[in-house]
Amino acid sequence: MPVQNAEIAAMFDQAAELLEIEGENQFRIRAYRRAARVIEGLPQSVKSLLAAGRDLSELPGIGKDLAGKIADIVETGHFKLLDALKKKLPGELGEIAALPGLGPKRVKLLHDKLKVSTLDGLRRVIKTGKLHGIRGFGPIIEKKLSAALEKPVAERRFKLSVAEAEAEALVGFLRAAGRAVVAGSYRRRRDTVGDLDVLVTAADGAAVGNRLVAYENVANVLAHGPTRTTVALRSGIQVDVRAVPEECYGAALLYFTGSKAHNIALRAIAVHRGWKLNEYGLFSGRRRIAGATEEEVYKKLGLDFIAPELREDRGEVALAKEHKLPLLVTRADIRGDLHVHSDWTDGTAPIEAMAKAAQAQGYQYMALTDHSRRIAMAHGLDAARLSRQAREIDRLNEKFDGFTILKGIEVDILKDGTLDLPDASLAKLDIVVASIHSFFDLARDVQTDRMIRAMSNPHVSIVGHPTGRLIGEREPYDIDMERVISAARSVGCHLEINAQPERLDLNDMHVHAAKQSGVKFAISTDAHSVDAFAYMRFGIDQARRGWLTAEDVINTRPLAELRRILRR
Ligand code: DGT
Ligand code: CA
Ligand code: CA
Ligand code: ZN
Repeated sequence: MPVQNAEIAAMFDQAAELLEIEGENQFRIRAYRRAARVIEGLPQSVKSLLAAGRDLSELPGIGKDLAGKIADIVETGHFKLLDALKKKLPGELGEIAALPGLGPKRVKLLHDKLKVSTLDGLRRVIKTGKLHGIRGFGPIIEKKLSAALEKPVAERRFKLSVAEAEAEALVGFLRAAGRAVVAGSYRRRRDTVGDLDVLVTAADGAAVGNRLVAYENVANVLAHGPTRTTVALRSGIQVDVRAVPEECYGAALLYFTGSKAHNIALRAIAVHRGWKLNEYGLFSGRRRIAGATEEEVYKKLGLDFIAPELREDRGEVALAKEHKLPLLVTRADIRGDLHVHSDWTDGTAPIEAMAKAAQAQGYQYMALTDHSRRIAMAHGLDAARLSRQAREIDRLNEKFDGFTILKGIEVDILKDGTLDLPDASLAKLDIVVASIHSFFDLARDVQTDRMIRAMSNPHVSIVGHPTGRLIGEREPYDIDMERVISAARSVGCHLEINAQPERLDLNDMHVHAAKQSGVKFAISTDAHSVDAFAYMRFGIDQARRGWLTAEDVINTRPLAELRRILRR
């Protein structure tokens, strides 16, 4: 049975929870959590990497020991350590520990004092008021727990990268029943996806549902009808599959791609012309006047084709009417990556290997931006090592043909907004990415002043992952993005769209707002390994959702022009 990356990640997360309850050392627990994030975000399945003969210990955060465990899971479908932990610790303690407000200490209390080891057991002690009796379980925690326990599983959202791995495998499987495509928020490339909405054009509608329920990753069949089937996959993600006839394909794709608000705006135009628009087509009376393709429907409505990423009813319909839609940036426009780490700090590959991988992406340049000294855990660079690295880059650049490694740094923004390296060091570099990696909980105006002070240093070219969020794990720090955007514009600093699947930072709304203010962007992968260059597509997705054209993105420029832009 093929094991999906998301499942391996879930196994590591669960093992981490259980080890934490056991009181295992924090270093090991963190290593498992880190491995889970790495696996979950991989651009290919672990299975295909292994099949290609790749050594998993080349991945960031994965040592020999973890690599062996992962290979074992792929081979057997089981994580031995997790199975052993589950045997030792009763019931659903892992799930309980994952609830908000419950650390391992509290879970232990629940278990020791109230004999709670299942979610139902926890519900019971809340209902009967027994939870009050335990020290450390005040009304705030109780409220949080009740809310979390009531929340239906379907409300969970999945990172786009996780949804993508599931979607691609599923579409490949469904293809035997007809032409399959994933619509919904997935096709609009939202940073998180609630469920997958799949359309299959097939003469035999019932065969589509029958094939779906036979898919080996299905955990639960929730509904199974002649044209629509809903299942939950083992990763927890829900899938709605609909069979549609060929002549309705475009109208169905349009309808189920959404967004709902975009659909409503289109329907208003149809109604205004005396027509009707639904998932079966565009109708004048009973006559279908369009519906086989999306293009045909937009055209009939007097609109230019609107890319799925724009379909959020943020003004795109009016622009389509005036033929003024932005020509969105594509992966093919990108000429380089401006945020890259090497094994000089916390990357896994030597500079040369990273440069070769960047060149293999078709790029003309790559900026090496390792961490600065304050990030001691990552062996951040001080001025002396930075100079040595510069000489190494000079040596490598001699060897490359038609490709240039730019000298850069990801310099840490200190608590007061000054930078972690002296200006004299920064002045020697081609590019400086400045990022916040500490003091996430400063008051809003203090945090905003801190960032603006850093941006105002004339050596700073780009602010890295500007809000610091980790999707589903860490909220963005509290910062006044409006002030940051207007400062970026006035000092001529660029903002990063970090393409790491768990970051996607800036998000689409902030990108859109910053573009309207005239800010320019770098779309960067923050690659820590040679595989991570493939994350670029997730950054492009969010850039497109923010309406960016190639003009708005500095790493679409040829090297000479980029150098001019970087000289502030
Ligand atoms: P999600 O799954 O929460 O990430 O977001 P979506 O956009 O995929 O939403 P979903 O799965 O509820 O529905 C898929 C598409 O179907 C949605 O984007 C538009 C269309 N749709 C669903 N319900 C309605 C509705 O009540 N009216 C209209 N006009 N369209 C709807
Ligand atoms: Ca959906
Ligand atoms: Ca849906
Ligand atoms: Zn960073």
